[in-house]
Amino acid sequence: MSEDLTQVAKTRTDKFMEGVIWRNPGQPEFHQAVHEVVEWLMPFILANPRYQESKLLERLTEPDRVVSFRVTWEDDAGQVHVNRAWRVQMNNAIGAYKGGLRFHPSVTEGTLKFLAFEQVFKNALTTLPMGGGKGGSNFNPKGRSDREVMRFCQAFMTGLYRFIGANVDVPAGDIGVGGREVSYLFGQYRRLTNQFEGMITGKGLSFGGSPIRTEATGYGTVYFVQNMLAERDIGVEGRTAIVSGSGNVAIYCVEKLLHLGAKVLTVSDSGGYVRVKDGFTEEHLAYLKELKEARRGRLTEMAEKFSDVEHFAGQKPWGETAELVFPCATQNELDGAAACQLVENGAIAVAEGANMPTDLDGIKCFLDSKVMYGPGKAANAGGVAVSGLEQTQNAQRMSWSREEVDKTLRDIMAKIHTQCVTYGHDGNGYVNYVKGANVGGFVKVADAVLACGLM
Ligand code: NDP
Ligand code: 2IT
Repeated sequence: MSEDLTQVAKTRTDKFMEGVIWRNPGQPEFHQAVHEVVEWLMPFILANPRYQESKLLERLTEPDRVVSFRVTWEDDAGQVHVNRAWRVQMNNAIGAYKGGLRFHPSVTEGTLKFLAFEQVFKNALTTLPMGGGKGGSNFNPKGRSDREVMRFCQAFMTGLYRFIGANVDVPAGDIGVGGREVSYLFGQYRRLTNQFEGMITGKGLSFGGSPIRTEATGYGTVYFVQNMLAERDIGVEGRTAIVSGSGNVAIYCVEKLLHLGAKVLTVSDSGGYVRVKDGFTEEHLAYLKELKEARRGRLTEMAEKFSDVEHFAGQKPWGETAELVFPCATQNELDGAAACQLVENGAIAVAEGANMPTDLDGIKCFLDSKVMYGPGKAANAGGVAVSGLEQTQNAQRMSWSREEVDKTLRDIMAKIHTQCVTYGHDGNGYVNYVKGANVGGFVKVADAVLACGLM
């Protein structure tokens, strides 16, 4: 692109962002997610005037609707609590709304708008027919009993059920929402509607869940890295890796890396990170699963259990030296200074299991350094992709084998990678996966929006 056009694109982006910020006050995460997309889309839109004339960016940054509701529930001591909850139905041009539910005290409407916005592009990249949405509540599940979580989920679904359905909007898990919560939510939907339908994904295997859904996001992120590395004729085996987070995504990212022969040094939680001296073994992984999935414990316990595991309270793992980097905890956990430190320490590839874990300065550092950088909407799309496969199995009243689903997941991650290369290569051997994912996702949604008339 010529200097002039680059300048026009920058001026247009700044002006567009002024409007977004003015229309959505107090929602910095949403502003950030939109900025990251628009920055790379603007040159493409300038070169394709039909997208500009039909105000597509304005339309895609305004949710179809946001449902906001109160959740009133009772704890084990009989105390009444009131939480806020939302479902953001962002865009259903290519399929019913689809996206997870997050239960975390930090959740606001702006958080869910950023996640729903990202989800629209991510879901388009999967090649499956899914629109984008996201929901959740500022409920904090930490320290709550099973019965309390059940009562919360029942109250939450009582507020939500009339707005969702297998052909309308299909939620799933995200931070603080896993198999236990999805099951309670599904049970309450059945009770309220008397319908057994695939209106949520991540269900148990005996009632409509898909094999590999639990593993899908973590596995998919590693499959994505395999595709990135293959561009340079290298593989995962023998490479050092650092992972952040220790929830659903992080655990299965570690598992796949371990099975492929990588040396995984770290995982983290909100209390700090642990380093395993010579890398995770099967024994470390089995302990981590039991600790986090069954006991919902803290990583400090892992350092107490193993003599080769050290805990670093209040710290993130980004000062460690590794070739592969997997941020799998939460948004904005990796800033510009951390990104540059990772590059200095020899990182060659970054794949985001989490949504928007790297801030705008961090992204700039990775791209300027020509590190292979796979943004969340491409790298972590395996989770929602297998959710899509769960929907298909539900619609067919069939259930596929683990092998079949895993193979389809690999194929989908390869196709996402190809789209990123198609739209993101610079002609000199470097692939800008941020540009590739944003333009690739946009084209599919934008063409569907245009074809269906003004709305
Ligand atoms: P989990 O709730 O299973 O785990 C979240 C992990 O991240 C925990 O280790 C948690 O630590 C840590 N974490 C969460 N919030 C914070 C915070 N504010 N500061 C520090 N650490 C934090 O969630 P998932 O593994 O499902 O989700 C992780 C990320 O992956 C999220 O960004 C999510 O949106 C994204 N994602 C998830 C998908 C899925 O299928 N589940 C699909 C695609 C993306 P602690 O327990 O101490 O809070
Ligand atoms: O961010 C995500 O893609 C998810 N939390 C999974 C969504 C889904 O519908 O499986």
